[in-house]
Amino acid sequence: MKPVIGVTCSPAEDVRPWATFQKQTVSDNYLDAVAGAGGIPIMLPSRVDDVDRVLDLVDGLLLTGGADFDPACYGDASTHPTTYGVDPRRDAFEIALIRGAIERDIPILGICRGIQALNVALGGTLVQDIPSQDAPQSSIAHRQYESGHAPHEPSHRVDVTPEGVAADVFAMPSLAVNSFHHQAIAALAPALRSVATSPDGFIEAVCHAGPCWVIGVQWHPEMMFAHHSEHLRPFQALVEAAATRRLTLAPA
Ligand SMILES: [Mn+2]
Repeated sequence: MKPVIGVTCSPAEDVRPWATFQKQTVSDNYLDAVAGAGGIPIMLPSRVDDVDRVLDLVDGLLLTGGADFDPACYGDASTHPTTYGVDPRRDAFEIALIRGAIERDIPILGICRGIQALNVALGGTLVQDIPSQDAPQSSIAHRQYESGHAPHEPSHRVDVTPEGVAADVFAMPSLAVNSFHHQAIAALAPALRSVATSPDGFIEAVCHAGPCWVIGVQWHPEMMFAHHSEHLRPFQALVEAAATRRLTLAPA
């Protein structure tokens, strides 16, 4: 039986001539990646409070990309002018989902905002705006559309130091990735380990320091896998881990 992967949603505004509707959305790229890896994706809207019941329904979690966290979630009293799209309900929902999933040993893959969600939920902090850091360390454009790259094209490399479950996901010492972020991990949460960094020193992938199957990546493999098949691997590994957990929990 295929494992069910809960996929977090982004809020979006649907403007019609007669009204504007607030919607919960997921790009097909994420859903196709999960389905292509052998899982059943289901969308998890943040407009519910009973996170524990939501977790009953899934074998694995995919935390998608999106707008910025409220800096208050990681104890930052100031809000940088470029911090955008804060949605307190999404923040609270994802933090509760992550903490509950780790308690239940539900495998988690976090992408872009998702790696940041993992770090925030587990007690880490974020850089609010990479370009306005005091000492810009390199010319890497972590928002690659500003340098004319298509979404599926790699724009920088990451150096991989595999450990734990990440060793099985990133089998090569260096990986070419795309990049669509202006924030990044600052202080890494104590429960996470860095497993990939960009040449300018930002953490681009993490895994859990303990036995939990938790992977976060700062890039967007869901935009790349159709052109670069190695980027389907994180989704396959998530689906495999979710299937294994499902078998472990199944009644004899
Ligand atoms: Mn990047």
